[in-house]
Amino acid sequence: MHRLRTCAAKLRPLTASQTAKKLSHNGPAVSRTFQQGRFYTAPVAAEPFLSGTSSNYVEEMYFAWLENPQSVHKSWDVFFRNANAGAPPGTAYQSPPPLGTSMASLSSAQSVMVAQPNVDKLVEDHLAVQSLIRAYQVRGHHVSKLDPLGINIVAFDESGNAFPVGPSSLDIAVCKERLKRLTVGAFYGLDESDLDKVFHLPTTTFIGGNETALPLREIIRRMEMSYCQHIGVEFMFINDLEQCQWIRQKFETPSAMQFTNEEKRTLLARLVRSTRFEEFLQRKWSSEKRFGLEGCEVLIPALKTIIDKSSENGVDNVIMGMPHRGRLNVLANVIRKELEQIFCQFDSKLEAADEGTGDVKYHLGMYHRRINRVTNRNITLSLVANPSHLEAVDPVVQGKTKAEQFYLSDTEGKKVMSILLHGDAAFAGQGIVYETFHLSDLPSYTTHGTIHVVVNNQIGFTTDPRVARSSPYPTDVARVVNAPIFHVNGDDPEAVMYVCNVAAEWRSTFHKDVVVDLVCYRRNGHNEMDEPMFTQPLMYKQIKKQKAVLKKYAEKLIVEGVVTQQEFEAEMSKYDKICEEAYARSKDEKIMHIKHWLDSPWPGFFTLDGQPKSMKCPSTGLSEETLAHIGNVASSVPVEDFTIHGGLTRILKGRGEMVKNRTVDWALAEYMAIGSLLKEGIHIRLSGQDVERGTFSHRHHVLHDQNVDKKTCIPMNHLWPNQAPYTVCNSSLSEYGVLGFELGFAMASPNTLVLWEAQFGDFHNTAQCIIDQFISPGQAKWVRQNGIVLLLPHGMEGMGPEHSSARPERFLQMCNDDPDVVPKMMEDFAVQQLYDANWIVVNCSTPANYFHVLRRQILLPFRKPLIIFTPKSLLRHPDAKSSFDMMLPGTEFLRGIVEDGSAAEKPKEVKRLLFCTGKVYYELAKERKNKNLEAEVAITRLEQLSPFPFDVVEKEAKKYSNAELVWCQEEHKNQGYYEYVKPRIRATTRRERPVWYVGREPASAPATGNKNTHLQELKRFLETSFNLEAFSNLNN
Ligand SMILES: Cc1ncc(C[n+]2csc(CCOP(=O)(O)OP(=O)(O)O)c2C)c(N)n1
Ligand SMILES: [Mg+2]
Repeated sequence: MHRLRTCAAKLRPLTASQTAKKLSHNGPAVSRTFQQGRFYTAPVAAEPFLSGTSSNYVEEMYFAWLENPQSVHKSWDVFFRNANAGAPPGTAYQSPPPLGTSMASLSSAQSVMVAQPNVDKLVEDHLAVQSLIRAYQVRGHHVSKLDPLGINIVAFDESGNAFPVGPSSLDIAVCKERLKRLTVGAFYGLDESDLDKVFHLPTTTFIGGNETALPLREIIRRMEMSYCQHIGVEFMFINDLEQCQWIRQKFETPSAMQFTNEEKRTLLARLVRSTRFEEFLQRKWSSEKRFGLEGCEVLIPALKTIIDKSSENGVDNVIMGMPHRGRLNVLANVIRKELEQIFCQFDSKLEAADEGTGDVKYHLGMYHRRINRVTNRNITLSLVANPSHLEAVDPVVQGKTKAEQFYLSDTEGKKVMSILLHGDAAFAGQGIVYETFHLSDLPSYTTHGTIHVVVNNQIGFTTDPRVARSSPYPTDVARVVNAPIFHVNGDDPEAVMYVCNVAAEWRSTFHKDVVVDLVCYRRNGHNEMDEPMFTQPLMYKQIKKQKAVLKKYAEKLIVEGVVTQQEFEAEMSKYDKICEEAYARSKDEKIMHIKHWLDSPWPGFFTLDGQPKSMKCPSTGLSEETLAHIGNVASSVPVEDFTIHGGLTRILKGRGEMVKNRTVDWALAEYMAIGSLLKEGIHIRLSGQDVERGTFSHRHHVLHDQNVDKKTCIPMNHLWPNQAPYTVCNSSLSEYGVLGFELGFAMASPNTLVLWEAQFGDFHNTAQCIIDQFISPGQAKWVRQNGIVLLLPHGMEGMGPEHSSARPERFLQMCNDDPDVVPKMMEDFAVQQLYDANWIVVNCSTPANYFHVLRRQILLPFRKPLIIFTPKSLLRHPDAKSSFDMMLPGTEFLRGIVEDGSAAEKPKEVKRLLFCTGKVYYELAKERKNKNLEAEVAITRLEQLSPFPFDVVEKEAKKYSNAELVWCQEEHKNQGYYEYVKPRIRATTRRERPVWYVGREPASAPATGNKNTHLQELKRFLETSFNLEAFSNLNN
C-alpha cells in the first residue's frame, strides 16, 4: 500500500465511464481531485493479500472506492473504511460474502455486509481476469491475424483455422493454448467452471460498453474481437495513462468498427482506382519499371482516409514523403496529378524542356491544391521529390512541414501535417528513421505528430524479414518515441480504414507520431521485370493463389447487398475510361517539363516563366548606425533582472570595445549579418549541435540566467521593433537527420536564411547522403533551388585526424563548373557564374567577408546552397578582425582578396605569386614578414573557391607576369583544394605557366595525431613557400 500512496498522484486512473466522457470531449486532461488525507496508510506486510501483483488490483479498487464507495464490493468498502479510520495493521480486513456465479448473485452479494471466508478466491479470480485482460492488451497483437498470406498465422484448432471467436466454440483448452501464445504461460488459475462467472471489469478496459461486469466467456470473446482479429494494436508501452485509455476505448468499445454503406461504397471505389491504375500501366507498358502497388492496393484508400479525417479535423496542408513502391499510384489517385502527365513519362521520346538533368518518374515531387471532396475544404498536398536512397527524404519532409507550420503560425500543427510512407525493410534497416523519430518531440524540430504508413509487404527486394531485421516487426523503431503502432491486415480494407481513422484522430488529439503497419504482400517481383520465385518460392506460390483484395472486397459488399455486380463493374469501366482518355491526351505531350513536378513553389520570387527577376546582387554593406546598433545589442543584456555568467560579462565587454573601435571579430560579424537580415524581414534559423553558445564558445546567442532555470535571453530577438524572428536551436546529436531537416526547412521559402552548423566540419560525412543526393544535385534533378548554408569548422590546428578537415576536396569535386573552360567575362559575370553553379563553396579569411557572404545569400535574386569552411583559431586571432569600413554601403563580398602590400607596388619584380585560401594566409603572411620577403612574394587569397573566380585569378596572374604561380594549402596534397584549383588556374593562363604545389604530402588521414609532427609539417611547408629556389629545377 505504500505503492498506492506514491502511485496515486502519478497514475490517477479514471473510471472507464469517466475516460469515455473525457475523451469524447477531446479536451486536455483534467486531473481528478482527491480528498486530502484519505490515503490508506497500513503497511503492506500487515495485509498479506495485498502483496505482489494484487496491489494493482487493489489500487484500482481503492481509487474506485475513493470516487464512490458504492462502486466496489461491500467487503472492499468495509476494508477501506476501516483502514482509513486508522484500523491497526491486519485488522482492517473482514471477510466478504462468497462471490456468486452470476451477475444477480454478485449484486445481491454487494448488498450484504457479512464477513465471508471466500475472499481469497474472489481476489485471486479478479486478479486473474484483470491479468488476462491486460495480457490481451499487451500481447494480443502477437496472435492477431495480420498476414493476408497466412504465412505467419499459427492455427490453434484442428481444422487449421485461426482461433474462432464465437461464444459457442470457446473452450478452455483452446484458450489456455492461446494464452501461451500471449506468453503468459498459464491461465491464472481460472478454469472451465469460471467461464460463466461474472467478473467486475477494471477501469482499464472498455469491452463492457455500458456494463461494468461480464461473464468470463464474454470477456474473452470481446478481448479476442478487439485485439486478435485483423488489427494488432501495440500501445501498452506508452507511459501515459490517458493515451492508453484513449486507444483502449477506440479498439475495445463494442461495435466500434462500423461503416455506413456509403462509406463502404467509397472505399470500394477507391480500391477500384488503385487496382485498375496498376492494371492499366501493366497493360500499356508491360516491360517498364513502375514499382507497382499490387498486393497493397489498400494503400490508396488508407492514405485518402487519413487525409479526409485530418482535413475534417482542420488540416489544410499535407506534406508527404514516400519511396518508390506505389508512388505513381499515389500521385494519380491521392494527390491527383493529371494522368496524362504521368502516362507521358513512359514515352521515351519525350524531350526535356527545362535546364537540369532531371530524374526518373518515380522520384519526382508534386504540389497540388484542391478541394477535398469528402470535407469540401481546400487542401494542399505535396509529395517531396526524393532520391533512391530509402528514407533519406524523411527528415526533409519534416523540415518542410516545420517551415510551413512556422509561416502559418501553426504552433500546434493543427493546419499542416506530414505523412511518411515506408517500406518494411527500409523502415527497419535505415538509421535515418531513428534519427528522424528523435526529432519528433524536440521543441524546435517537432511537427506535432507524423502519421507513418508502412507498406509491409514482408520482403525487401529479395530478402526475407527473417534475415533483414532483429525485431519481430519492422516498426519497432517507433516505440522509442512512444508512438502507438497499429498493425493491420491489408486484405481487410475496412479494418485498414478503421485504423487510419484512429491514426488521424490520434494525431489531431495528441499531436504525436503514430504508425500504421499495412501488412500485405508484393504480387510481383521487386519491380515488374524481376522474378521473385528464385528466392521466395513458397511465398510466391501462396501469392499466386491469393485473390486480389478488390475482388474479395467487392464480393463481400455484393453479398452484403451494399453494391450490385453491375454497379461494381460500372465503377471499373468508368475508371478505365478515364485512364484511356488520359492516355490519348498524353500522346500530345511532346515535352517534359520538370517544373510541373515541383514540390515547393515559391510564389512571387521568380518571374512568371521561372527566371530570376534580375541578374544583379545589390551591395551587401550596411550603414554605420545599423552596424553600431547591432554591435551594441550584441554586447549587452537587453532585458532587466538577468544575471549572466562573469565570463560572459567579459566577452560582452570585449564586444563593446570592438564596437567602439569600429571593428568586428568573427562572432560579431555573424551578428551583424544575422541582425541586419532580421531587420529586413528575413527569418533566420541557425541549427546544429551546440550552436546556441557555439562549439568554440564564441557565439553566445542565447544567454542563460545564472540563478533561474530555463530563464534565457536571445538578444538577437531584441534588435528592432518589427524584426523577423530569429530561431537558434541546439539540435539532437544527429547530422543526417538534422541536415535533412534544415534542407527541408529551407525548401519551403526563399525568404528565410537557414544555416546548419556541424560541430566540426568532418562530422558532415554522416550526413553525406543529404549532401550528395539533395544539396549538390537538387536543382539539376528537381529544378528546385535551395539556399541552405552549411557552416563547417575546418583547419589544421594539431587536433588530430578528426576535428581538422571538413573535406573541402569532396565539396569541390562535386562542383559543376568546367575546370578547363574559362567562361566569358561579361558584365554580370560573378552573378551569372553563381546562377550557373550547383552550389557555392567559400573559405573566408576575414570577418567582413563572412558577413558579406551571408548577406549575399539572401540578396541574390536566386538561391544556391552555400558551403562555408569556417575557422576555429581565427575566431580569436588578433589579425582576423575587420573594420566597419569593410562593411559599409558599397562594400561587398570579395571573391578574392588580392595582394595589396609592397609586392603590389612593383608587381613585375615579384618572384612568386602565392595563391591560398582560409586561415593559412595568416601563417604565410607572418612567415613572409619574418623572412622579409614582402616585396618578392605576393599573396592572394581565394575566398570563393567555387564557382571559381577566373577573372580575379587571371588579373592577378597577368599583374605578376614574372612571378611563378604557387598554390599553398595546409591540407595534404590529395586533399584540400589543390586538385580543384590547379586546372582552373592553368586554364586562366592558357596553360602557359606551371602551378606549383606547397603543402602537406599526400596522406590517407586528414591530419596527424601527433602535435609535434603537425608543427614540423607546418614549418616545412612554410619554409618551402618562401624558398624561392624550390621549383627552379623542376618541370611542372
Ligand atoms: C539506402 C538504400 N539502400 C539500398 C537501396 C536499394 N533498394 C531499393 S528497393 C530495396 C528494397 C526495399 O524494401 P522495402 O523497404 O521493404 O520496400 P519494398 O520494395 O518492399 O516496397 C532496396 C534494398 C536503396 N534504394 N536505398
Ligand atoms: Mg518490403
